[in-house]
Amino acid sequence: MKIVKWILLAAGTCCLMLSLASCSGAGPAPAVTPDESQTEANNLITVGFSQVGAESDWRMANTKSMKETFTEANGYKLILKDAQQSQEKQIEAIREFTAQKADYIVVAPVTEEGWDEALQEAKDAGIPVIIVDRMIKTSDDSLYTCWVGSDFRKEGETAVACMENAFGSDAELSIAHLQGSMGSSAQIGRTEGLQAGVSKNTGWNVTARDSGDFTQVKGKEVMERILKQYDRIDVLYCENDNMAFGAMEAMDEADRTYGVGGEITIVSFDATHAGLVATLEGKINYNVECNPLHGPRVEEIIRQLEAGNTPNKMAYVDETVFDAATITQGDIDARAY
Ligand code: GZL
Ligand code: ZN
Repeated sequence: MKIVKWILLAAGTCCLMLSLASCSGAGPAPAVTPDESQTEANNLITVGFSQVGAESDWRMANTKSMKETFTEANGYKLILKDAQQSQEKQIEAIREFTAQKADYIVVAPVTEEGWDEALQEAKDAGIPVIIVDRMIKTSDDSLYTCWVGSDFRKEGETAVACMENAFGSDAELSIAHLQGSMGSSAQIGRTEGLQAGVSKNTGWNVTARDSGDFTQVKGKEVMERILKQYDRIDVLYCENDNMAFGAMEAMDEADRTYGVGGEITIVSFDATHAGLVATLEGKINYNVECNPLHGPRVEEIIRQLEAGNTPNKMAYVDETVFDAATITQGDIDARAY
């Protein structure tokens, strides 16, 4: 009897040990998302990226560049948040990254104003902030470590130079101006470039101006309204390719010709793949490049900061312009996006 009792007692103890082990977590670890400790354990650098949205081909290429750069194989854990073009959602994302103690916070700001409070919280938490693409207006530029992006005003000036070459500076021009998301640096700079051109060339007149928010749908809506109101449009100055695609739909439906040999000369921005195909086809006359490949530039900055060095405060990406009269298929094949 005694032996049986011992055996039962031992079996009971063994079961008890097993059940304790599993609830103490010593058993097979449940599948959990890698938390901070795990990230540190793999010594990955955590990068929180607050992206504007997915409003355009340019934006998708920009997101792709960041995803391709900040991989675990390269030593990073990328946390990407898409704000659907809402500044409120971007500020929430910055606050989440701060709470998660990200090593770096990258922000592509949808508009220029209203970032100080969220960036101050990140600064107080000792987290370096890198601004990409568009710019922010702030009373304290210590709130961000660096900025990587485009000279949007220069992009506008490049577009105006194309118009001057095409029409001569004493031409009478009726210009339709499709603006991007109002208050974004890309819209502000490209608009400033056109305004400078209009002031310089007295025969140029902005007949119609409205924002298509950088999207194809809104670009079409705006252009439909403009075409109904104005018989004479010589130039469409369109602040990104996706709005130009929408405007082309509207012009096709209104039987208004455009591009090389057409009534309406199209000047566009971004030089996305689809935009350059349209330029090669002669549908867009001039396409000013806007380089979305910020990933490698941001990583260069993080590497410098990790090494204790001080990167330049501002880093401009290289950009050019494509002309329907000279672009080749080789130009398009040679591009990374
Ligand atoms: C420009 C970028 C703009 C693009 C648009 O750097 O901010 O936002 O021109 C995109 O296509 O929506
Ligand atoms: Zn640019």
